[in-house]
Amino acid sequence: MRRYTQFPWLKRLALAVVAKSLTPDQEAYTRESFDCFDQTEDGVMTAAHLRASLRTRGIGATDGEVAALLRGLDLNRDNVVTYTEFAAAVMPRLYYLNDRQIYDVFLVLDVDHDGRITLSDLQRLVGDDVFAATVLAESDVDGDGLIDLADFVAVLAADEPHIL
Ligand SMILES: [Ca+2]
Ligand SMILES: [Ca+2]
Ligand SMILES: [Ca+2]
Repeated sequence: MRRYTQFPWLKRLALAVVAKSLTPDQEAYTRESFDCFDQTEDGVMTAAHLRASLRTRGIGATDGEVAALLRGLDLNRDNVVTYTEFAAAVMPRLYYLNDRQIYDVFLVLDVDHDGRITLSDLQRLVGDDVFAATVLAESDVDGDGLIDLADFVAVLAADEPHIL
């Protein structure tokens, strides 16, 4: 999970799209792990749940560390982590490492289907203009305000020796 929270936000959003499309078989592991964290069984994980669950696993974390981890998982800035946000972080890598999958995910993130991911797509996806701008700036390395498929592949493939 710590490695995941260092991924660019765009990659984390992409993995959440993949997580949403897992088959029941594929998601058995992620569901089970999430249920261990979601102590109130209301489908969301708060900072308090996260801290308590880490503690039962023998992982001590300060309030600041827990808050940072939660922020790193929370893709829509509502301060709680849903199953999908959690699954994006813990699902096995083989679920997203193929080019067919990458193209399908690109189509989802390109909300208005103009062949590029722009600020307006990201605003519609995350519902927070400031955060959307952060997501775009982080991955728009040439600064032209858009992320095309080639840029997107590069974002996903960074630090993934097996991709493509
Ligand atoms: Ca959230
Ligand atoms: Ca678009
Ligand atoms: Ca660009």
